[in-house]
Amino acid sequence: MFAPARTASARTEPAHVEPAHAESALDFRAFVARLLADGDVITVDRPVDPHLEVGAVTRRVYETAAPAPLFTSLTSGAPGCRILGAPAGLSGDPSGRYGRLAAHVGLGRDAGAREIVERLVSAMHAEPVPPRVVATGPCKQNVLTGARVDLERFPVPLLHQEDGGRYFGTYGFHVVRTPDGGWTSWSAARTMLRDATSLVGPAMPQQHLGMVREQWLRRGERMPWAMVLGAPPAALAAAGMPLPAGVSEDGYVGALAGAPVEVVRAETNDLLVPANSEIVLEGWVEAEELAPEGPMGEYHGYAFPEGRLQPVFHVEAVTFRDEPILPVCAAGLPPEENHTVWGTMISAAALDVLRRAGLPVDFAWCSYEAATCWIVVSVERAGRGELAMSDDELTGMIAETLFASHAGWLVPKVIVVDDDVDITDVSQVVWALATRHHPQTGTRLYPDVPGIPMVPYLTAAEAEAARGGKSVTNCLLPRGFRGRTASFAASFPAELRQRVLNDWAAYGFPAA
Ligand SMILES: Cc1cc2nc3c(=O)[nH]c(=O)nc-3n(C[C@H](O)[C@H](O)[C@H](O)COP(=O)(O)O)c2cc1C
Ligand SMILES: [Mn+2]
Repeated sequence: MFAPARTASARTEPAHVEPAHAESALDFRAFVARLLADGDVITVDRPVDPHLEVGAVTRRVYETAAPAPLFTSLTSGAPGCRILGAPAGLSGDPSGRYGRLAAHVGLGRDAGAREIVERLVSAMHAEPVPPRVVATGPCKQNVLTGARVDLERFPVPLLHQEDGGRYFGTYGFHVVRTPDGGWTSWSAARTMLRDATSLVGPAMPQQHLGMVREQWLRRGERMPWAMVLGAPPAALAAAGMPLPAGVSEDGYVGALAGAPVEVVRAETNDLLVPANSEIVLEGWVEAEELAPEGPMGEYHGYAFPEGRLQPVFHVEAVTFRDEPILPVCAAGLPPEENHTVWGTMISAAALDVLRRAGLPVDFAWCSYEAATCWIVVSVERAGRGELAMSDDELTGMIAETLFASHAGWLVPKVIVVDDDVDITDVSQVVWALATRHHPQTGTRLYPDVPGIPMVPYLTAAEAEAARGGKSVTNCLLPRGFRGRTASFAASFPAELRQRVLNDWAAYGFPAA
């Protein structure tokens, strides 16, 4: 019925990554320096207040596709501490729109969405490159332990006026390990400042942080923990990627960047953390202890009025580079890092799940504009007529394959189109939705499959059960459809199109 499923066992060599690109992927300081040189980071030297002002500037940066701000003179926190806002915001320069994201994954500024996603997928099929343990590194330039731990020495921002607290970790990841030592998990999730020596934040049971915590809970033991801020950008990206359970993200980072990530042992436990990280928090999570967290302006674009009880992260050591840079994501309306990083990483993991199921899938893309609440899947149109299933069955299979995966748990809506649509261009997706989706017959509903409970439109009962509110929307061209696309690309002979492009300036238009 389908092409044979591609097997996971046929491992490929890690990609060749240009040394300059590998350096920015594996070192946050080098990443910032490169973006400064490219004009995609600007230095803000005037005094800026971490209380709302950092958030306001960063939000406006996302919303106007401005360069990322490096705040060097903050009005709270110890002198020398810096903040980088919008570390993976989109750029206003069309040829480098994804430049900040591309610099996370070892690609050049001009890489497009497809190139980035295919790189992420191919790294999933490469042999993992395990981290290299080194004796020390820049993250140990300053070491504070015991009574000297004081999280208030950092400029911890209040990012939106609705937020229930100041967020230290909006662009960092947790490091935890199963009690048997077999699985080390790096995962991005937010943490709110609770007091000078503790944080509080979510650890959903379906996410790997929650799964590892559960194993420690069952033993009744505190879980050793670390959180990394200003991590190697490829490590942050991998920590925001729904790789399967049991996969240690550190080996994926090496495969992605083409070289191992260097790690050092934490001061107070056996966890390993990237050696050149800007800031490392170390400590433990007490079994059963919860405290109020949130609310916070979130990835879907809303802030809800209530917080929740979440696990507490006790900090017993802080290590940091000189003049540390705290990266900050001011979550909310797209595009911010929950869309550009998380959405892109979900796209890659989902594409791999669908291809490995043998489905005739061309590409998968979480439109940033849809705030990681929908994923668009394009299917190979050639040969679709010969499939031994209806289009409705095919769209159902795509949705059900996704909804059974770790990646598909995160995204409630699936939209399926033919591969004549460039799904990375949201205006083409809107055109397909409007002109190809039959409202009566083109939607399948999934009222009972598990899903992320944060989706804004869920009823209280659905959110409580973490089930339902999911769908697939069939935008495949109906069989026997007689329309032909009328456009520059489709309505003219290739020779004429080329001549028009060549003569564009001669017609009197500004050069494209
Ligand atoms: C900037 C950013 C912030 C995120 N914040 C959270 C969060 O607070 N809670 C959460 O469950 N996932 C959050 N995510 C998504 C997870 O990192 C993602 O689902 C990842 O797959 C989790 O790791 P795991 O698959 O190892 O569980 C965030 C992702 C990014 C990029
Ligand atoms: Mn994981």
